[in-house]
Amino acid sequence: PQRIYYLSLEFYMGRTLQNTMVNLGLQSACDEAIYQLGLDLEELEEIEEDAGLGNGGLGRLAACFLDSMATLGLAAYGYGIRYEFGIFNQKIVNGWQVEEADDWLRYGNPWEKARPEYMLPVHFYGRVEHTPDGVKWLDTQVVLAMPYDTPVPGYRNNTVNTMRLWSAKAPNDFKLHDFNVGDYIEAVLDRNLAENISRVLYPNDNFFEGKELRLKQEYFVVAATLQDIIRRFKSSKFGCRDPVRTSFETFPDKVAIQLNDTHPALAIPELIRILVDVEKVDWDKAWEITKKTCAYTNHTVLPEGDCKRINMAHLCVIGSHAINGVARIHSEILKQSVFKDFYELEPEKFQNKTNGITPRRWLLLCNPGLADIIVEKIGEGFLTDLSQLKQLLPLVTDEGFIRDVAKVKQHRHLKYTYKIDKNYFRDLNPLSAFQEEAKMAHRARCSRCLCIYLICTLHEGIRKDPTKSFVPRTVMIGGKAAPGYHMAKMIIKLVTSIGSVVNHDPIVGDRLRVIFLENYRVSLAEKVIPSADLSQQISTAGTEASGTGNMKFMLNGALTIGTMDGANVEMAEEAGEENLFIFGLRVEEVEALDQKGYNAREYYDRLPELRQAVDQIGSGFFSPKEPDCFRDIVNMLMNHDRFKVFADYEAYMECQAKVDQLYRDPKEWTKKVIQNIACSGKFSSDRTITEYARDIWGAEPSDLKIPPPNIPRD
Ligand code: Z16
Repeated sequence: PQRIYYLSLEFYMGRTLQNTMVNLGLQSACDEAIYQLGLDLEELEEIEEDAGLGNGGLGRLAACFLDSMATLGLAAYGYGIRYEFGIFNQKIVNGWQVEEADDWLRYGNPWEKARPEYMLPVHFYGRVEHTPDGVKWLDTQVVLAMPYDTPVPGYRNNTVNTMRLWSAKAPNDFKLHDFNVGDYIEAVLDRNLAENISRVLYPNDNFFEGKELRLKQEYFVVAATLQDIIRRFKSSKFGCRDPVRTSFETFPDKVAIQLNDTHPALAIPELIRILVDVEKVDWDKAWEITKKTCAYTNHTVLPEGDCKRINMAHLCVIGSHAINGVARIHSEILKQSVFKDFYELEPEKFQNKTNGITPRRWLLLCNPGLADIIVEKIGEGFLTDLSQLKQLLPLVTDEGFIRDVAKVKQHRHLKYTYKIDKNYFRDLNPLSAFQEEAKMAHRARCSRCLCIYLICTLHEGIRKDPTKSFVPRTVMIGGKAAPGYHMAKMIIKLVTSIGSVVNHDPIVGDRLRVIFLENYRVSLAEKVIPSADLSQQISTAGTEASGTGNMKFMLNGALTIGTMDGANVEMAEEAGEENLFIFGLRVEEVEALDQKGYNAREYYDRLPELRQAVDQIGSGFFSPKEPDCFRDIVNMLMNHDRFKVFADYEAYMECQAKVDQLYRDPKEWTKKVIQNIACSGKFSSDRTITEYARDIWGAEPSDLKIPPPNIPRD
C-alpha cells in the first residue's frame, strides 16, 4: 500500500494506558480484574507519566492524527524525536512560573521498544568534494539515530501502526574535540555533545528558535527518517525485474510525507540530496519526485522572530505539491497575505484542512458519563463517525435528555471540586459557572487580559453592592509560558495575583474564584475540560490559526465565548452563531483598524470600567507588596499592543452579560449545550484525516474488516 509518513518535531501523546484499553475494548475487563485484586484502576492510571513531547496544539494534533490514521486503517507512521526531557513541569511559586525538568523516562517507559537493528548514521558538518563518480560528502561527524517504536492501536479495528522516535547515540569512536585524541576520559565525556541532540524539547509554541542545536534536531529527525523511508521503499521492490537500480519513478505513489509545520522542512533538500548525490537521479527528476512526495501544513501567521523562519516556510511551499492551513479562515489568510506571491504562481497547491480532535480520547476516555448517555440514545456509531451526533438534534427539547446532560456536567463539577488537586479544588463552588481557558501562554493570547478585566469588574461589582444577585463563577486559566518569554510569564503572575486577592476577599465568598491551573498538560486537560460550562477562545481575529481546545470543550458540553477566529468560525457555522457567544471585531475590521491606527488610550479614556481595571492592575491593587509589578503589562497594552486587546473590551463585557443571563436559566443553557454537542461532529480528526488522505495523499482508507479477537466487549 501507499505509506503515509507524518513528520513532526512534536508528538504530545499524554498517557497511554487508558487509551490502549479503550482502543482495544478492554477497559471493563481490566477494571474488573484490577478491582478483583483489590486495586483501583483510576489510581493506577494516575501513576503514569504524560509523554509530554510537545508544547501544545501542534504536538497534540499530531497525536490525534496518529489515533485517527490507525482507526481509519491507513498505513501511517509518526516519525519524531525521543526527547529525554519533554515539556517542562510548571510549578507556581509565589505566583510566578518556575520550570522543572520533565524526567519522564526515569522509571522506564513500558510502551516503547528499542530497535537497535534499525539504527542509522546521521552526518553533520564536513565538506563536499566533486569526484568523477559524483559528489562525495567527507569528514563528517556521525551521530547514530536509535529508533524506539511505540504501538499506535486503532479504535477496535485490529490495526496497530507505529510511532518511531529517534534517540541520538554517539558512535564508539566519537571524539568531538581533536585535542581529546588519546585522552580516554575526555573522549568519553565528549559523547554527551552528540547525545545532546535528543536531550530536550524546545519549549516554544508559535516561535522560531534560531539555535544551532534546534537546527541539528531538525536535520537529525529528517535524515534518519528519510533513510528509513527509502530502505522500506527499496525492500518493497525486492523481486521486481530490476533489483539493481531502483527506479524512483513510483516513489511518490508509494510514499507520502506530511510536514508538520516548517520544523521538518529540511526533508525537502535532504530528499533531493539523496536522490541526486546518492541515487544518481537527475536534478529535475529529483525535484519532481520530491514535490510529488511532500506536503506542508502551516500552523501560524505570526511573523515571530527571525526572517529565517519565513525562508523555511518558502522552502516548504516550493518543495511541496500541497500546502494547507488548519482552519478555513487561516487558509484564506495564507493565500491573501502570508503566501500571496506563491499563491498567484501556483494557486492549485493551496488547500484547507480544518483541524480535528480524536473523539476516543476527548470524549469516550475523558468523559464516559457523557459518552454513555449519548450511546443510550444513538448507539456507538458516533465514536468512529462523529457526524452521527447530529441524531441528537431532536433531543434538544427532550426533558429527560436535558436533565441527563445537566446531571453529567454537575457530576463533573463535583468530581473535580473534591478530587483534582490539593491546592485549590477543595473550596470551589460546584454550583458556579466554570469558565475555562487553557493554552500555551503567548503574547498573541494576551487577549486573556480581557478576562482579567472581567474578573476585576465582577469583583468591583460585588464589593460595591454585595447583596445584589450574582451568577457565581469559577474562572480557571492555565497554560505554560516559554521560559524566556517575559510577557507571557507576567500574564501568569497577573492571573495568580488577582486570584490571591479575589479568592481571599470575604465579601466575595465563593461567588467568584480565580484558579490558575498549574502544569496544564494532556492529562490535566482530560480532567478539567469535561467540567467546563464556558470555554473562552478570545484571540484577536486573524491571530489564532485554528485552536483545538475550543473543539474539545464543545464536544464536552461547554458553550463557547469567542471571537470569529480560527476554528471558532466553523464551530459557529456548524452550531448556529446564536448558539455560541460570539463577539468582537472580525478579521476585516481588525485590518481596517490597523489602517486607521489603533489607539489604546481612546478606549481607556472612554470606558470607565476598563480604566478602573487597568488602573488597579497598574497601581498594585493586586500586588500590594510590589506596586510596580505589572507596569510592563500595562505599558504594553497602552502603548504597543499589536493585538489590540482593548478594541474588543466593550463587546466582550456585553457578551459576558448575556452569558450571565442565560446561565440563570439552566434549561435554556442546557438546550444550547445539546445543540453544540450535536453539531460538533465536523471536528473529529477522523474527518480531517479522511480529507488529507483524499485531497493530499491520494490514499485510500482501508476497508479491510478483520474480525476483532474474541474478547468480552465493553
Ligand atoms: C503550535 O502549537 C501551533 C502553531 C505553531 O506554529 C507552533 C506550535 Cl508549537 C498551534 C496553533 O497556535 C493553533 O492555533 C493550532 O490549533 C495548532 O497549532 C494545531 O494546528
